[in-house]
Amino acid sequence: MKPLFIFLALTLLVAASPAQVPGRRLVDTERHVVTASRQGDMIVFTMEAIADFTDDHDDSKPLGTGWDYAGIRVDVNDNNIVDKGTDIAFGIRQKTSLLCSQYLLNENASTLCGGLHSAGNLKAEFRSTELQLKPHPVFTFEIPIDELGGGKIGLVFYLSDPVDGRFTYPNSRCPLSFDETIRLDLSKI
Ligand SMILES: [Ca+2]
Ligand SMILES: [Ca+2]
Repeated sequence: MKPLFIFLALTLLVAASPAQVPGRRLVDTERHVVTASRQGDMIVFTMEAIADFTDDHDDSKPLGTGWDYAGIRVDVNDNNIVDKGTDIAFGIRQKTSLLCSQYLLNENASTLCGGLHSAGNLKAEFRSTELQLKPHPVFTFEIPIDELGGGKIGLVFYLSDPVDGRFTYPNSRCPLSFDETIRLDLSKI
């Protein structure tokens, strides 16, 4: 094949792939890293527990103590208040590791898993990555941008930790409110 044809074939291949922007790092500590990137109509949140080297699935134990976990609460209208029927959450179903998608009702309550019908996906893995070569929990949430409102949102992330149970970002002191959130403009990612 002549070089020109190879070049054209590669160009078409690149053009056919969904638009993918390098991930934006939203959490970056010595225990946890969360990145967000856009892939077509999806926002992909990759959540890694880079200091956890045990693959735990004991569903008889509470969060973080014998069961590796990750979750996201979304202040969809970015007003720092939990709004019933508007703000949402994504997590992992303990027995099946499938996506749990919920509406938040207030700071302390939410609908059951599936109360929010989501076209999103969750992949829960235990593997090495570029960030941490030892195998560790890696949670990949693919959420349709439409479900997140498409504009400016506030985010709270949860990740389990083998030593301290659970971490909340941006602030572990207020895990259920939206008083402090990590802001993301979905139109710019
Ligand atoms: Ca673990
Ligand atoms: Ca809100």
